[in-house]
Amino acid sequence: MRLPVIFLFFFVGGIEIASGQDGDQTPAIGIKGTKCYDDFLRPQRCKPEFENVAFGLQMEATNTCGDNGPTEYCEQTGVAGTKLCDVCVAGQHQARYLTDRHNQDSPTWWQSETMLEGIQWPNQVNLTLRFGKAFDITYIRIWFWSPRPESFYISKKTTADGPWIPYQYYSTTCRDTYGLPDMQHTRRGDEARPLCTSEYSDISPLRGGNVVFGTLEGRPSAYSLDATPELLEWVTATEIMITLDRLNTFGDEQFGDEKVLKSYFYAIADVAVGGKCKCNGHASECIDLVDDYGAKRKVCKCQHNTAGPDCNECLHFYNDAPWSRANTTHAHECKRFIPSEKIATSARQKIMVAAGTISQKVIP
Ligand SMILES: *[C@@H]1O[C@H](CO)[C@@H](O)[C@H](O)[C@H]1NC(C)=O
Ligand SMILES: *[C@@H]1O[C@H](CO)[C@@H](O)[C@H](O)[C@H]1NC(C)=O
Ligand SMILES: [Ca+2]
Repeated sequence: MRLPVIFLFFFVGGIEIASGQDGDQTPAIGIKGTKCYDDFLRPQRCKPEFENVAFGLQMEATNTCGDNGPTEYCEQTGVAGTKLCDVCVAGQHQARYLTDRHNQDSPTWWQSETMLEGIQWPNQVNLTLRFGKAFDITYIRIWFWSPRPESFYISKKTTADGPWIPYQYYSTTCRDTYGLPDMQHTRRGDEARPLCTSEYSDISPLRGGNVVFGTLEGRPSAYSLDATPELLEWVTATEIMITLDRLNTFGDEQFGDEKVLKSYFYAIADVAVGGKCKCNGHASECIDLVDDYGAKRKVCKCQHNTAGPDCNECLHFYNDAPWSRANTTHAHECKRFIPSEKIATSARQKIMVAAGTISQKVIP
């Protein structure tokens, strides 16, 4: 009777992701990009495929067990007094295990040093993931291999040298730790605001607890995203950071027992980021570009006579109208500027003005 068990596990996993996403906001990984021209070669809005942006990217951790020499850690068995201890050596639980191929049956995981080494508040552990260009992010899912933290938050950047912008806080003590109310929804018109929730901060489960942050969840204008510039900016990120502030405990750490302190640490098996390469509706594909220094980064394969890493400008000589992102009804294709015709038109207008046939107002 193996099959039903596997099926149930899979099914529960599916629900967890869906509940973090508010119904139809959940595209599936691998959904293909859409075409930039229709069957009659008319331009239309297009988008790259929906993917796990984190997969295969190297995440950076400010603390990893083993990096400062072997450290002992103990398993949290949930039964008082019985702790199995082991040693973490360099390379055993590196940050690269955060974004490798995820196998639920035999996960690989990143692990920090323990409470004995002083990793929590006022210290913190940062995990950073750089995308190399702008992406439209739908969700961030973190699969913990330790109990979920008592307090942590996610922040993002929208430009390489911009500030860190808080995205979402998770804490059993929202008010005390982050000065925010425990809230699941924003108000219409004030939607690009980070929230704090206590929903994912229980010490249980000791392993395999998920945290799913749906970037548009609880935001009233999510269903008219295209007409809400504030939210279009909100879902954009060039990098994200997970800041782990406080560990969850059973309260037994206060006696300072080393074995107890060694049983509290952070461990994460997988970080997935569901999103699309941001191309402003002007590309159906993102491609790898190798720069002069041999570094690889993604850029949009721009259509509609657009250019730039995010198709965020018009090609040279295609500046007849100002650049604009494509929407559902208008592709906003960049069109060729034809100087001779312009000059002819304005010359004609001058003559007409002189002749008194059109008013002065018409001419810009
Ligand atoms: C983690 O990031 C925060 C916010 O940018 C920063 O203040 C802190 O110094 C970082 N911590 C470490 C250990 O790098
Ligand atoms: C798309 O752009 C056109 C032209 O700029 C505008 O009139 C229209 O309202 C836009 N549609 C949506 C759904 O935003
Ligand atoms: Ca892993």
